[in-house]
Amino acid sequence: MLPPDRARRPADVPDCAGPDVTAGLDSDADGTPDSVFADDGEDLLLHTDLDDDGLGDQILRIGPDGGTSVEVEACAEPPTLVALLSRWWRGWS
Ligand SMILES: [Ca+2]
Ligand SMILES: [Ca+2]
Repeated sequence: MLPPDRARRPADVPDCAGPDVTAGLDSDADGTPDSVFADDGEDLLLHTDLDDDGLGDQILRIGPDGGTSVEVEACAEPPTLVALLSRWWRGWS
């Protein structure tokens, strides 16, 4: 979940994008969906968009024992320059 008073800054998030969250939950009640749930085996994952570009940036992993950890979205491949510039532009437009 997003901290309630934290500004969204694209430079603070990893260059790798996670899943589309635009049809997900609005965890901070600002009117914009920012999080989606998924699973990874027995773990429950909450992907959260931190820079308001509609793509997940951070993962909250909840294990079957209730243990949690926070991860950044992993890159399947290094992002292209066009992808990086597109994300930067969406974050500031
Ligand atoms: Ca929101
Ligand atoms: Ca994002």
